[in-house]
Amino acid sequence: MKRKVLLSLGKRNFPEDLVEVLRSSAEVICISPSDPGYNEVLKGVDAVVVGMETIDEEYLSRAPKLKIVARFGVGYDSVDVEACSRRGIHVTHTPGVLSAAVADLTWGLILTLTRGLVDADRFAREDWVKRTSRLPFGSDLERKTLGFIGLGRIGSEVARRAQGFDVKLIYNDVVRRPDVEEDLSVEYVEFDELLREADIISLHVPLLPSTRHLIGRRELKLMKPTALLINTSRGSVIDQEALAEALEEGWIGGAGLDVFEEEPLPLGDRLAGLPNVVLTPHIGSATVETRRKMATVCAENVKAFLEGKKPPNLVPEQRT
Ligand code: 8YV
Repeated sequence: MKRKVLLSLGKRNFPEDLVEVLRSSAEVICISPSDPGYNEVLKGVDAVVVGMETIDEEYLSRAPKLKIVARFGVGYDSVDVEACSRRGIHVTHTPGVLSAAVADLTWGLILTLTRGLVDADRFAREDWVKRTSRLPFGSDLERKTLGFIGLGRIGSEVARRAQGFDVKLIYNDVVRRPDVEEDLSVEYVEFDELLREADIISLHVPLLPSTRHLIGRRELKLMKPTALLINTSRGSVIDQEALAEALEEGWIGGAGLDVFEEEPLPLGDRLAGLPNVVLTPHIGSATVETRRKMATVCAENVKAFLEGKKPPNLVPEQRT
């Protein structure tokens, strides 16, 4: 009997020619988790390709035949890997192919904040001729200190892009990266020192129990009152309530956020009412080229499984 693959991503994320690749060895059912027929389909599938939906014990109990969960993305905090492993289910992700796109967006947020691009755009459209407000001034990046919390694949791509700016680079991570330290002149510092020293702090850690609310009240209070906080990793790495308070009270200078504790960001969220933040709707990997690369990697992982081979991008916990 032909095996079944459930694809919960639409055509924009998973182009038809890549769906065809899977169709050569399986029946592919494209259905969104919000579709009323989803549970019925889930009962009979061998593979799922998933976006940000939660894959936990409860989900797995509804998918008795499941053998592989292919995450469309590098982060897999939405997947209970232990529960999958206990049931003999492979978990794969898409490392590497989106690092450049996320690093580009990180720089976009840094420059948008330092040069006040959101205000400048509004000023050019509305106030410039009327002179109802004064030309907004930004601040230079030159001679500033950029601090990375996490210097893995994405963090180091951000550091690579920093080479063209005259900035000092420091980082903290659970593992030292001597290769990157040397290649990109990034200095390792203790966590609290990074918080105190950096003018801009960029977060590049996975969401784990140990990184949940890594940045809370204590950390925000250690930062410079002018410091900017950039987050293109996971919303829950920051205690968002504490951040809103910090921005309101001026403990830090501003924030550039692509990810939030609750997504979509609820209407009327406290952060959306603040002038010193730039918000984007989790678009780190959202470029035509990168989404195609992610879909290609997902297709390769599922295809390998269907052919009885080891999927090439198993999550680290399942690599032996
Ligand atoms: C994806 C992401 O867009 O890779 C990740 O972990 O957060 C994003 O790049 C998201 O996972 C969509 O599925």
